[in-house]
Amino acid sequence: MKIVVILPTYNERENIKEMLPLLEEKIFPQIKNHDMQILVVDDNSPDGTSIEVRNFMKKWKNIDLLSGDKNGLGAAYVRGMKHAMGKMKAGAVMEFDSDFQHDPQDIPRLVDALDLGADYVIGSRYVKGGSIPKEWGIDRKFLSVFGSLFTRIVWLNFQIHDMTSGFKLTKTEFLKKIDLDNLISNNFAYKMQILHDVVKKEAKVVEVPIAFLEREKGASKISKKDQFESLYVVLRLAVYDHKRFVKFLIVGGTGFLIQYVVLYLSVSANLEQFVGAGLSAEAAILSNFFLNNIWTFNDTKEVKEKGNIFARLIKFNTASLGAIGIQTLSIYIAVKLLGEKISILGHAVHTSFIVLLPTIVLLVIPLNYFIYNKLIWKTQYLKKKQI
Ligand SMILES: Nc1nc2c(ncn2[C@@H]2O[C@H](COP(=O)(O)OP(=O)(O)OP(=O)(O)O)[C@@H](O)[C@H]2O)c(=O)[nH]1
Ligand SMILES: [Mg+2]
Repeated sequence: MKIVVILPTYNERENIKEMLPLLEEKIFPQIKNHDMQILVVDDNSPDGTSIEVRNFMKKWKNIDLLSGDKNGLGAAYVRGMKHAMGKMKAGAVMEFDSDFQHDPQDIPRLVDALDLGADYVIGSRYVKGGSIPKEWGIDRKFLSVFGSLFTRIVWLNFQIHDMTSGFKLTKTEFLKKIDLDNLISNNFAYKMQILHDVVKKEAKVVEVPIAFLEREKGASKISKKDQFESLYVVLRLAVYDHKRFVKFLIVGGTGFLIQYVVLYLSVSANLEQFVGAGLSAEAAILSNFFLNNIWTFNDTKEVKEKGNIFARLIKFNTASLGAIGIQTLSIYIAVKLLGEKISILGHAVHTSFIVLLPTIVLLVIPLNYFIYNKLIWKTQYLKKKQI
């Protein structure tokens, strides 16, 4: 099979100088049964990366170069994939960083997985034997681990462990079924959508453990924006897939409004504030329970076969207390770390106001959704094709 290794580069002159000879001399000779090709997708790097590539192209005929404007990592890969599938007639394409964070020595093992029948091979940091750099700070480690975990929960896909790896080998037969022209993100988050779409097309997915290495030369191009965009892509795809998830969010939003109305009414009725807080929380819990029961989860066996609604209500209430516990704990920790108030644009704002929203979006929503599906209404939550 013709396998095209796509190497996106932006200012990677120092790295590409070492990468191309290594692939040609040490790695490709290990892969005897495939026609290995290289496609460098360079966005007119100001450091002259393409000059190095052109030099190597004189020596090795299996190297191709695509130059273009810088429109982000996803756009570069899409360009490369189209070229590989079209002009180069690739049977499979590999996504591979050119900064040595992906170890070239791992390439033959990904190819082996393809030979054993996989359609989509993920170089995975989160299966046994895989790892992320020890040198990473706690924040970067947390983001990476949490990013995959969050995605697994929101997509209800627990069979895949590494959702954000950039090291992939994909049969083009599957890539051709994907609408590459209309990906939500042109940047880092493109990879989550391709993974999502390929899984939906029922590709056989295999994760091969890899050690993700620390970058030694050149600079990282990943930005804060990529994190938010990834979050958006994961949620938006979940909405496409899971109408149930959307209903769940609408019900939750309604509960939130009810909580405020009841709190307002109890304050107007001169009730103690803590009584009002309790009453309004319970009003929201009851509204959430009954709306979810008659709408979000009305198709489940639990509801159709008239399982014990009181048992379900009690479980639901308990889960909701758990959510209150999580919010309390998260605010407690934030206050300990950041103090009672945080200064925003010169205004001192209570820490709890700032922390509540991310806690709800990142922890309470995915956890509640998971518990409702798995424990309370017991949906067929794992419907993805068996790997
Ligand atoms: N052509 C092109 N390549 C890019 C672009 N952004 C990043 N790259 C390349 O894609 C690869 C991965 O980008 P990195 O910035 O290293 O991203 P990362 O590995 O997720 O993040 P770090 O761990 O911080 O390095 C590298 O080879 C980059 O040179 C881009 O906009 N266009
Ligand atoms: Mg990198």
